[in-house]
Amino acid sequence: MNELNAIVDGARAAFGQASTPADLENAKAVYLGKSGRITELMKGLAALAVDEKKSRGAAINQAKQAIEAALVARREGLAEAELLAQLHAESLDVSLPGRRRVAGGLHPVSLSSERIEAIFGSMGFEVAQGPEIEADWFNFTALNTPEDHPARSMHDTFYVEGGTANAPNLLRTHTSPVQIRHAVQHVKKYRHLIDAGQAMPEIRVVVPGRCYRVDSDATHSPMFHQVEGLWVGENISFKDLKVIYLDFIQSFFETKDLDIRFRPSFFPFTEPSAEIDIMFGAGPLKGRWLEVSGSGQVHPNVVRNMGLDPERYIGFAFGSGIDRLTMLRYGVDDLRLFFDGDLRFLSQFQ
Ligand code: 2NM
Repeated sequence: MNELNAIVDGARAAFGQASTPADLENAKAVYLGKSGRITELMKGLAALAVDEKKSRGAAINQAKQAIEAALVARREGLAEAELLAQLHAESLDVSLPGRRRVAGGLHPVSLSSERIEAIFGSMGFEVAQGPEIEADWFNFTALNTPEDHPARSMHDTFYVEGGTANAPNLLRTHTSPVQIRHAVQHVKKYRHLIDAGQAMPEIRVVVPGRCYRVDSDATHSPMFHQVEGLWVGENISFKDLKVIYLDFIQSFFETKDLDIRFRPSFFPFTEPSAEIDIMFGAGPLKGRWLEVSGSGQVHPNVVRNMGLDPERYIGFAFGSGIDRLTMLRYGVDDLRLFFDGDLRFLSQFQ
């Protein structure tokens, strides 16, 4: 019996030493395998007398069962240890803050552009777009700007290499070239009506977009946003411009308590020309005239460049800085905040 106890103890110790399932199966073979210790003892029973065989067999069986129990216990122990190791390796700290996906939003200047498009859209204006790299003809010549005008100098305009007189060669300095492009297309489309002395549908278009000038300080950015409007018809006058601009600016600032005035000015592409000032009747800007736009009756030379007879067609146009309108709307005092890309500033407009 001592011998059997020693074998069982040896098996328990060997199983305890096994640190992997493979080690454990090797240790099992030493005791329970084909020529394992217990198996050999069983084989030895054959030589014994019947009554001895019985008691000896029962004792060996008991030892075998003890070894099998130890084996099962160790198997479970190893499996549990493996599971624990895996759980540890793959553990999640559920108390860590999640990685949030913050919803993006539109830039305040884009919000303004969309407002402007919606307001003019509701007044029957189309929205047009055009190239930011322009030809000299569309940006200056068609707009009655003389060859020696200072705006055409390299001090004021970004020129692009490789251009020719009628191919893209500069960054547009205003969105007016798009008005010319739009008007030329419109006139081409309705040429048959015009030539037959019939009424052409009026041109009513607004053009918001990026413009470029060699200028940079607290109130000027080399890239800025402009919206220009153009209305061409046979029976329109300055009062139409005044009415639509007043309607627009009151809608934009969401107040009827807002006055406008037209102040004589000069632009090469309009004659007469006027600056448009606005004055709030309430709020932090109350009582001060603020310049927000240029405007005027489209110059006869420009009307001709649209393909129309200035004796028959009259145009009114205006141009406003969207950046400045946005600053006034939100009470922002430094233009550069719009272009620094600081989300702490930009995310306040959602
Ligand atoms: C302004 C001021 C006055 C203007 C003129 C035209 C065009 F193409 F019809 F001739 N578009 N925009 C215009 C007139 C722009 O911006 C300060």
